[in-house]
Amino acid sequence: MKRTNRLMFILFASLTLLFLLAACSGQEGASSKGEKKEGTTTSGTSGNDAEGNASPDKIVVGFSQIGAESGWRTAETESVKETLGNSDEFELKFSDAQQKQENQIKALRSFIAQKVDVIALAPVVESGWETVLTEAKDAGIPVILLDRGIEVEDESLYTSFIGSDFVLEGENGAKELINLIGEDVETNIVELQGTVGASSANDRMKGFKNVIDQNDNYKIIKSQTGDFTRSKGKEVMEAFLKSDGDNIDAVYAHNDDMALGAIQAIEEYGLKPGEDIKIVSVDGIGDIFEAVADGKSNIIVECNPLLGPQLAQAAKDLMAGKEIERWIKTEETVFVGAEEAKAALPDRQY
Ligand code: GZL
Repeated sequence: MKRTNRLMFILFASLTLLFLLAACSGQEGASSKGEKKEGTTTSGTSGNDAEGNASPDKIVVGFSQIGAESGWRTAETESVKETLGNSDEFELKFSDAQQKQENQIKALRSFIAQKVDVIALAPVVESGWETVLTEAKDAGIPVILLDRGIEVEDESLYTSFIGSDFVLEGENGAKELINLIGEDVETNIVELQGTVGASSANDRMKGFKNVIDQNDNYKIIKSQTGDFTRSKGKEVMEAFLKSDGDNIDAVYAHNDDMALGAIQAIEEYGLKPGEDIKIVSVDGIGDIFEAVADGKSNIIVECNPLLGPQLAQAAKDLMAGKEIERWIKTEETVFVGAEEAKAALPDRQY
């Protein structure tokens, strides 16, 4: 009997030892953020290799996108997904906020809980980010702003802004409009503004006014948000035409989608867009190049949405411990008139 008990004890002790050894090797990857050890596995599906094990060295990026309000926004999403979504260097976690800041804040908290390596945020509006960005900072997760800026007291709450100079875009739009119509011609302008509170809307308005306010012949007689969408742009332009129809000489639209809506409204009103009413807009999507080529719009101020490669490079540099620029600017140009639009169309990438 004693011999049997001894054998049972040895068997039990061996099995316990084996179990403990197995459990210890499985905990190696279970480190908390910031103490990532060699071979730490990352969560998420797209980072798995053939055997279903998550690749240990993928950079996990959580991207909170605003929504799909415009052709420009869709092009930006495609650029980020193309560059980071199908890559052996990155695992992309993507969230579409349907234009709501509270959904972006929820997405950021989810990325923090998942311990992503980098957060990319396209902030729908400039304010209201301090709390959640402080949580990201406390979790040791760097935040890169994409295409729109934010207003925060503590500048360390984000590492970099990848995007355009919206003030310059507004200034260029105004300069080209005055060049087109003539600085001595009395010109009444209606303005279709972007999303209320968005940095791209605020700064495009500021830049345009910087130039217009220098010339007494040019006046903005009406301004209203069209929320960067085609449908709202059409609706607001219909209202402008109803109240000031024959008194409108030009439209300044903060993006092409609203300009395309305005073109429809002007045609339905019985006037010729691009001729009776001149139009300048920002972005440079394919449809506006078609409209300018057809003489229905006049000036395109380019704003590049293809930010995926710059985001990828910035994330890689951050993970390699390199300094990155505080403002990673996108180079852009302006197109005026049908001939320039026709020449540029074949090479447009969005
Ligand atoms: C610009 C971006 C703007 C685009 C619009 O960086 O914030 O938002 O101009 C988009 O088309 O809706």
